Amino acid sequence: MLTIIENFLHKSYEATDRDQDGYLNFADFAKILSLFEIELLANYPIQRTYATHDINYNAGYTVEELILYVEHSEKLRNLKEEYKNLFEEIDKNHDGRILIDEIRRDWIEKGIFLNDQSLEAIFKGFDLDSDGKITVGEYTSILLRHYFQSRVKDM
Ligand SMILES: [Ca+2]
Ligand SMILES: [Ca+2]
Ligand SMILES: [Ca+2]
Repeated sequence: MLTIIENFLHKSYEATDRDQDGYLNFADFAKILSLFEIELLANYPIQRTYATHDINYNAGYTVEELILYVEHSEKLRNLKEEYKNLFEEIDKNHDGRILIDEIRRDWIEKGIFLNDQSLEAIFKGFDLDSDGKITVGEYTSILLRHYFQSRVKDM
């Protein structure tokens, strides 16, 4: 699931690292975080300086550090939680997987009527391993991909 996010973090990092030396300053690092609406810990530069004993405050921010930061962010945790809740709303019989009929039921409840063809296309988009069921992992990773992808496009 996280490799999906990493892909977009790499893209945004490369676009921001204009001199392509593999390092960003804090302002650029913060710019990427704000692109994804990830909370910026104001004391983070001081924390990391302390942790790495970088007394000169000059260590650049690498893409690995960006990934680590995002992986541990509250934003990512909240997004996963939000998507999990959505999943549970659709998983009508609460067996941990969504079948196509559950999606149909959910949409009808919301007043949306789709023909079988459209429904099937949507379902296939989520059923990554094509086993006829959508797991919470599949559902969450698709929505996370969408979240990060749509913001990378705005760069
Ligand atoms: Ca650079
Ligand atoms: Ca179910
Ligand atoms: Ca599946």
